[in-house]
Amino acid sequence: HIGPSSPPTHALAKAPVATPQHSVDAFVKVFLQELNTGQGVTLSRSTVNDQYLALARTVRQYLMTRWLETSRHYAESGSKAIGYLSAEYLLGRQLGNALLATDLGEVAEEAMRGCGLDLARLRAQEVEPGLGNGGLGRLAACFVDSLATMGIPCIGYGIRYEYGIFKQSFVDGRQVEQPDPWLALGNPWEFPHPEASVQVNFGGHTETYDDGGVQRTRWVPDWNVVGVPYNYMVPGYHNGKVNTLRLWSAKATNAFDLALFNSGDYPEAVRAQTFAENITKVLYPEDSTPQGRELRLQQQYFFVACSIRDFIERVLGPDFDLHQLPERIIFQLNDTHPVIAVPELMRILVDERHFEWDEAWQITKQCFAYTCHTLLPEALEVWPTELLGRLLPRHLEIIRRINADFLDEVRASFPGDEQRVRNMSIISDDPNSSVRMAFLATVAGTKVNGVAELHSQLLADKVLHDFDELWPEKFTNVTNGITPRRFICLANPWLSELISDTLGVGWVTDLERLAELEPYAQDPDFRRAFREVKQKAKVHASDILRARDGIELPPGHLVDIMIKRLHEYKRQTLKLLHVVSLYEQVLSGEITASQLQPRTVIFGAKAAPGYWMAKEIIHLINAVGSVINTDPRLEGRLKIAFPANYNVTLAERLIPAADLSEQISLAGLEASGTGNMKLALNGALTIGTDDGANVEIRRLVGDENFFLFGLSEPEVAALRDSGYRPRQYYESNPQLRAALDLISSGIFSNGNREAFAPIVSSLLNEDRFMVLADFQSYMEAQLRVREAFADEEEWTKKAILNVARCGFFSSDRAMGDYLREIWHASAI
Ligand code: GL9
Repeated sequence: HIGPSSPPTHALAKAPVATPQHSVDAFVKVFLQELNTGQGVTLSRSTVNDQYLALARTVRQYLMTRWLETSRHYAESGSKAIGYLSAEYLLGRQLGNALLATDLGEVAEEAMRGCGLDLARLRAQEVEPGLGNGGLGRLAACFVDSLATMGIPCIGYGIRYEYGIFKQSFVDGRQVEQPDPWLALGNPWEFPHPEASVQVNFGGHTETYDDGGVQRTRWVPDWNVVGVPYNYMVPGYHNGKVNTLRLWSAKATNAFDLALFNSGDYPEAVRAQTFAENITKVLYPEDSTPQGRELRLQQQYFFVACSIRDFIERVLGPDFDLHQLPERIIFQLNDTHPVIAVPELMRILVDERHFEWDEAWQITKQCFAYTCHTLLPEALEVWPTELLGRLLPRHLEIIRRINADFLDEVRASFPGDEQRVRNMSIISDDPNSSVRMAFLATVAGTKVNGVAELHSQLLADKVLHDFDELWPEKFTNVTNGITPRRFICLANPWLSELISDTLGVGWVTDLERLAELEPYAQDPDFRRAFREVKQKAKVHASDILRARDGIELPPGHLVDIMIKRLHEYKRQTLKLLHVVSLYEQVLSGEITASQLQPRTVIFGAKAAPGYWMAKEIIHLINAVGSVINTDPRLEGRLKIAFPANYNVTLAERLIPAADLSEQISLAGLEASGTGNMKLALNGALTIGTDDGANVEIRRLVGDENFFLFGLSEPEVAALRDSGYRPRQYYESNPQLRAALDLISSGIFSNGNREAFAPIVSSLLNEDRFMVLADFQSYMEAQLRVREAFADEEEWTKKAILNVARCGFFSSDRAMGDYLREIWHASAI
C-alpha cells in the first residue's frame, strides 16, 4: 500500500512540482544545483562523469511533471493500455533523445557553454543501455518511442540486465568479447521502486485440494526470487507525454540465511543470493538461435510473472474485476520470449482468482497478441517438457490442458486427420518431448503478425500454414518501422534541418509528408544542398571513426555500408567476395585500379560468442581488410573499415554517411530488416534481394532507384528442391573461382592456406544460404551501382527520392497499424 493514511493537505501533494523554465538561466541554475546536491561537487572540482550525471538529472527535471501527469491521466481515464512484453530493448543513449523530446537542445548547449563545458563531450560520456541483440530489441525501443509520441497508454515491460550486449574488440582480427558493465558509472535514467517488488516462484510441485467442495489445483513452489521494478521515462516528442518502461531486476528473497550465517558458513549463506541475482545478470547474446538454457527460461518467466502481477495488482489494483481485463490491457508478445505469460495469466485466473477454466481462457485469449520475427526454423523457441515441468510444473499442466482443448478443436475441424493433429500439437514428441512456444503463442493470440509483407505471407504459407488454414482471420501483417526522432533528427541534424527548412517541422511526427520533397529532386539547388548534407555526415562519421578506431575514411569515396548482426543468412561473405573479386581483378590485370570507383566498405557486426562460423567470417573480413587497405596496387581506391563494437550509438553516426545500403540476405530469410529503412530514409540507395521489407522499399522508391539482384524466394525454394550444387557455380564462373581461390591461396593469412578453409569449404560444399548462386547477379548489380554513382546529379536525384518515398517506414505508422488491426486502442 502506498501513500499516507490521512488525506494530504499540502498543495504539492496532488500536483507535481512545476517544470523549470525553458531558459538558459533556469537550466544553469538547476544544473549547478544537481552538481552540488546530487553529485556533491562544485563545478570547478567536478569530473566529466559528474557533469554528465548532473546534466541528465537536469533534463530529467523537465520531464518529471509530464511523466507524473501522464500516468495520472492514464489511470483516471481507465482506458485500454498496451503492455509491450519484450525480453530486449536496445535503447541507445538517452540524453540526446530527452533533449530532443523537450526541445532543450539549444538551451542545454548554451547553458553548458556558459559553464565552460561542451555539450557534445558530456553526451559522449553516456554508456548506451545495450539491452538487446539487434533488430528485435531496437524495434521494441522504436515502438515505445512512437507510442509515447502518439499519446497512447503503454507500459513497456522487460529485463534490467546488469550486463548488456557484450563489448566487442578485435585481437589479431578475431572477435573478443568483454562484459558491458553499463551501470558502473551510475544510471541517471532509472527510478528503482523496491517497495513495489514482486515475488516470483519456481520449482516444486502441484497438488489438488478441496476448497469447500470444489477440487482445485495449487502450485507448491520450492524457491523464489523478488523482482524489483526500475522505471524509465519514455518521452514523447514535443507532446508533453512521458510513458513508462518498467524493467525488472532479480533480488534474493532473504538477503542472508541467518542460520547458516550463524553457523559460520558465510559463503553458503550468500550463495542463494548470488543464485537469485544471476537471473538478470546478463543478456543472452544470441541472435536468431535461441539458447535452450534453463537460465534463459528463468529470465523469461521472471519478467513476465513480474509484469502481469504488476499490471493486475498495482496498475489496476486489488479491487479490479478481472472479467474486464481485456478492456484494459493487451499484452503484445515480442517474439516467443514472453509466451510463458499465457499460462501464467491462466494460472492467476484459475488457481488464484478461482475462475472457471473456460471463462479464464476466453479472457486470456483476448489479452495477448503475438509477433513472430523470424523464418529460420532453428530460431523458433522450443523448451524440453522435462525442463519446463521442473521449473514451472503448474504451467506445464496448464499448457497440456490448453493443448488438449486445442487439438479437440483441430479434430472437429479436420476429422480423421491425425497427422495434422500431430503437426499442430503445442507439445511435440519429435525427437524428445518439448513445448513449441510459437504454437502456444499462435493458439493463444487474438492475432499473429509477421513484420513485413513477404514475411507474413511466408508465415501463413509455410511456417504456420496449418494454423492459417484453421484460423485465417488470425493472421495479419504489420510491416516494421523506425522512429524518425532517433534515426533522422538525432542521427542526422543536417538532413533534418534541410527537410525542415523546405517543408516545415511537421514531418517529424507525420513522416509521409516527406513525399513533399519529391519535386525537389528536380531542383539543382536542392540537390546541391542535399549533397552538402551527405558530405557533412561523412566528415562527421570520419571524425568519429578516427577518434574511436583510428580508421581513416578517405574523402570522395562511395561509402558502402553493411551494418547488422553477423549471420550466415545475411551473407556478409557475399559482400566480401565482391571486394575480394575486385582486388583479384586488379591483381590479375583484368582491370586497372584507376577503373575502380573509389569505395570504402564499412562493416559493423557482432557475432554470437558461440557461433563459430560467424566468428571465422569476422576474422576473414579483418584479414582481407588488412591486406587490401595497405596494398599500393589498389592506389587507395578500395578500402574495408570494420570498426569494433557496432552499437546503436555508432549506427547513428554511420547511417547518415552511407551512399549504399547492403541488404543482401538470401530471399525468404530476413523477416524484415530495419536498418534497410534507416539507411534509405537517410538517402542511401539499397542494393538488395527481394527479401523482407526490401520488397516494400523497392516498390515505394521504384525499380530505377534500387539495385535489385539475386534469386527470389520461389526461385530459392525451387533451386533447393531440385538439389542445389554450389560447386557448379565455382566451376562455371571464372570470376567467382578466382576470388575463392585467392582466399584459399593464403594471401590473406601470411601464406597459411588452411586459415580460411572452413569458410571456403562450407561455401563449396553446402552453401546453405546460396552465396555462390547469387554471386554473378550481385557483381552485375554492383556494376550498375558503379555506373550510377559516377553520375552525381542522377545519383542525388535517386537518393532524394529514396528519402521522399520512404515515409511509410515510420514506426508511428507501424503503431497505427497495430492499434487499428490488433490492439483496438487509441490515444486519450
Ligand atoms: C529479427 C529479424 O531477423 C529482422 O529481420 C527483423 O527486422 C527484426 C525486427 O522484427 O527481428 N528477428 C530476430 O530474431 N532478430 C531480428 O533482428 N534478432 C535480433 O534482434 C537479435
